[in-house]
Amino acid sequence: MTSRELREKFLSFFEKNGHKIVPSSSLLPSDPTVLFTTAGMQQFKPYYLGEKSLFGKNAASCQKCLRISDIDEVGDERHLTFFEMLGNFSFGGYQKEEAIKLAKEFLDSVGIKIDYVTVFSGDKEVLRDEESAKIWQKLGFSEEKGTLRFCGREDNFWGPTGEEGPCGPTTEIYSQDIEVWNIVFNQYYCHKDKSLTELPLFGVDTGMGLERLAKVSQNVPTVFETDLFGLIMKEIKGDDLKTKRIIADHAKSAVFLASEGILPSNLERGYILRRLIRRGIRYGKLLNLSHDFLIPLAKKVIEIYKDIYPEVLSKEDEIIGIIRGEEEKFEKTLEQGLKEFKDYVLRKEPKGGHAGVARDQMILDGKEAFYLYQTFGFPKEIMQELCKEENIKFDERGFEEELKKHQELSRTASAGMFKGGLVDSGEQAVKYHTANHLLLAALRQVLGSHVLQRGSNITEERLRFDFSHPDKMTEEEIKKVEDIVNQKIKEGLPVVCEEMAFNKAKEVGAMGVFESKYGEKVKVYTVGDFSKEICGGPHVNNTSELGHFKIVKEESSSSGIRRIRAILE
Ligand code: ALA
Repeated sequence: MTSRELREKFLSFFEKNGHKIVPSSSLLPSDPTVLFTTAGMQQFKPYYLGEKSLFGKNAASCQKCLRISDIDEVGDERHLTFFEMLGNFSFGGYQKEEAIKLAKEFLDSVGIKIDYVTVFSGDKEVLRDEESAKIWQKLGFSEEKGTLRFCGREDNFWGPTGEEGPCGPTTEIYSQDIEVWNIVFNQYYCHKDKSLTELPLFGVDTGMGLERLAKVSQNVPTVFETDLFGLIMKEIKGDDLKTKRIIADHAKSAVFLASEGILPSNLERGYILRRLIRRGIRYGKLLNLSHDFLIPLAKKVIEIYKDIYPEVLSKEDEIIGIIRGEEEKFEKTLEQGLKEFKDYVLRKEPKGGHAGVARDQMILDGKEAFYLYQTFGFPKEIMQELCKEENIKFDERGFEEELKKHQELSRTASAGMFKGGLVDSGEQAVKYHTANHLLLAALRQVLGSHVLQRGSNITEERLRFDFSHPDKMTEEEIKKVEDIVNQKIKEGLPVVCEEMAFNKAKEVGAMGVFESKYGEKVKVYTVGDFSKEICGGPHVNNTSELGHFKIVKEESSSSGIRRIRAILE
């Protein structure tokens, strides 16, 4: 079946079975503690806690999702950054038996064979899910046949999204060796300290990746051969399949992010968009694609989705403009780097009275490679290619060592959630990035802990910072905030970066939450004992590098959100 048929059949099946069909929410959730929508349940989160649902007890949707945490897996048969999630949800309506039966019935109706299912095996805190096991057994699944399997926390427990929220044991459905459907029983509330308490009502939250369902239904080897990718993949010339898949994935995510009004920048959502575009381009270089190859790909993405998500069509010009602009910026940086690289080779070559080094003895050493990486955003793979072309050696170990050293010095420009990311941050922008952290901490000190970051944008000239606060700031408050930030600059506080598991970061009270998996590694930047934030970086080493901080404007951004513009002098 085509993806369109699958989408429609899913929604009409659940509508027939008493669910209200709810449109996809934005990729940018209203919950300030998460960066992107990563699951269908996010827009329904309050209903699991007992808030009255606007849609009745049962709902179903097809939700746009973005999961950056899977980026390193993109290119295999099933992982993607952007995907659509089909889901049915119940807030105090039906429970395990109906949820499982509905899932089985739907898959039967579209001719998908379940190979096996998994059920939560229980641990110290949460009981083994015997009830789900019994339901599956009644449907003909058994441990003896290997069609019913028990798994622990790692595999069969879900949530919460963000700092806290509903969570619970899952039962998962596998077909053709991939997990197609995750059925979560939201029985618990997971608090900030990770402790669990029972929810007032029984919740069902399911998620089935449309791309995976299409892969299984269309019986193709990977999600990239489905009709959700066919047109895009065809447009990419080149042999290396994995590279092509990564490019196709990133082109798609970039289109959807740009369609939500996000602009490439060095911070947060904008940073993710920048990284996706640049990572796509970097892989494009490996296939020798023309410099603006992302544009025709973006157009294919729009063609595939224009009827389902009309915003990609109505925003077409903006989307193309954003991608083109970023391509040009990155191209310039890469060109400068190329010149630097050629100069390096020339400097070393024998000429005049200077003996120099013969080509086959020449090495691009770790320090120089790191310089190219940091200043011009040259990814390792490109340097390897260039060295091959010039017939010189690449000191990979030296480069890795430099990279590590730098990370330890906390000045890495590769983001924690984006290993091997590219770099382009100008020095001034890096300073603003650190000033941003100081500003947030100062605002919380002066206005209160209700202040959370709600957006930010940094250029070489200024920072713009949006935060939650109901009232206009008084002049006195503005002055206080400025004074605190300048005091912290004067104190010359060290900026230290540590990598730690996401849950650990939460435990130590780090602000700011990227969508992260339980246990996933994140970077935490600490400024003296003044500020602690989960953040990809980069930052200065010491606050004394910042200069004088000045707020030039304080205004309303939207309801309940204030906006500050500030400069470093
Ligand atoms: N919320 C669950 C998931 O995203 C269904 O897997």
